[in-house]
Amino acid sequence: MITDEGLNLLINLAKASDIERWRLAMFEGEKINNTENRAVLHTALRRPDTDIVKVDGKNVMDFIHSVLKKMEEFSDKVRNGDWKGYTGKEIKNIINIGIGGSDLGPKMVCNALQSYSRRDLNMYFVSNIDGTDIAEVLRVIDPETSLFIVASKTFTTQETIRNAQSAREWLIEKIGDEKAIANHFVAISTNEKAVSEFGINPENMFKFKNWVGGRYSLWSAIGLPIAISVGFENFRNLLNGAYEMDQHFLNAPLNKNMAVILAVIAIWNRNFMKYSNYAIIPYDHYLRDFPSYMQQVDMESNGKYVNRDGNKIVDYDTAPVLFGGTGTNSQHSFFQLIHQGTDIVPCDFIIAKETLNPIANKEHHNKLQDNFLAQQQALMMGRNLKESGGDINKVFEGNRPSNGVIIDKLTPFNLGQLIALYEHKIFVQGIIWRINSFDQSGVELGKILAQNISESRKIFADNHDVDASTMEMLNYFKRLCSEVFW
Ligand code: G6Q
Repeated sequence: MITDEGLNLLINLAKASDIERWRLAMFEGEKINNTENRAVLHTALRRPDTDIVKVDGKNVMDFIHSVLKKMEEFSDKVRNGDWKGYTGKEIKNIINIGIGGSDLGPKMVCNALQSYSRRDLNMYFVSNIDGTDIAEVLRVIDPETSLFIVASKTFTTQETIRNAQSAREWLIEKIGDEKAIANHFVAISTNEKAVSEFGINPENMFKFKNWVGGRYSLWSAIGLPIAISVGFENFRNLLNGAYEMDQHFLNAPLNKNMAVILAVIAIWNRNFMKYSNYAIIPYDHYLRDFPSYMQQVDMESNGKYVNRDGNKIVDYDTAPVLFGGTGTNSQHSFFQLIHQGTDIVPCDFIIAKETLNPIANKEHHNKLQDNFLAQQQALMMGRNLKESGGDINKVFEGNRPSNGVIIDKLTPFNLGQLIALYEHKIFVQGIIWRINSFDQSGVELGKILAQNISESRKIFADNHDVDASTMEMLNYFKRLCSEVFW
């Protein structure tokens, strides 16, 4: 248990890192993403249209609300059956094609809010360049009732563009007319030129701006699949919940500020106790994608060894390795290590007080809650040798840290709060670690290298600009599968 004194000292650390100034700078649109020279304004996406937020001297709130309006009209049309496929049929299948930030957030929220969804609209998320991903979806959908949403901030990401091209070719072949694209494809992007070059009418494009980071973009037009699945009003409630958490983060004193408290506890675990892992365990089947969503937001934001002044960090650690899974399922797999492994893994346990499925007279939910409590108790208290009947294999050392996060009920509003809470926690950690949490050079290198290798594959020549080891692997592939790939 953290003592008041310990917590106060950690809060002082946050204060000394100038968290209050940085927090304001983010909300006011200062270009705190210094390596990309960009503002960081996912918080503006949830603000009322009467607010003013300026980027380069221009208020961005009108733009944000005009996109929301367009999303509302479009999602209503699809849900009401007014948006028709090329042959006049209503849309029944929504296929979001995107990857990373253009996939994980909307997918996680659509699953989390399944209870509020239109059950007769089938939601699919295709992300992997592995053709199996799209092939398995195309196998089960009817082209006449399918709508593809191509979601890509840059509209240049190899995986997304290839998947979208394959979907396009499939649709034209099945329907037999290129004009069908207008009814069956929409795009979400910042890159209008690339969207129209792809063949999607800019009228059918939902825009956002480069001051929204990919992993923070589910609140923007990237949230379109959410609005279609659960309806615009629920999407609005999601934004409202996040807005309320923003207000708490902005205004609550640091020692009563949930995001700051979670962040400094994480700093304690990482930098003082030197724990290099961290697990997120939602006791909620609807939140089953929350750990992998958080994995991106946390590790892509704070997994960095260069500080915001451009110097290599040499004397402290930044983001731990994040993993997780739902309770109780995880208890039957990796919890062995969490209880008795040689590494200590701080955990966040998340649960809703009230279930959306109170079946068997709430017996399921009662048992879920029992497990939620029992695991935290076991981690904290452990079990000594005497209690273990003298069997050392059954001893739990205890004194292993965990947080319990309890929400009232999994509603769109509460989910918005929960996500925003973690966004701000990550932000505070980044400020204390003196890093820019909003760039992602590590991800970009992968994109460039894959492109290079694709080029080498085309112009296969020994003098191409690829290192010897990779070239040898390419040669090996060439020998192995010449008929198939070359
Ligand atoms: C997120 C990252 C990354 C990005 C994907 C997809 O913050 O930048 O995960 O979202 O690489 O990029 P596009 O949306 O540009 O296709």
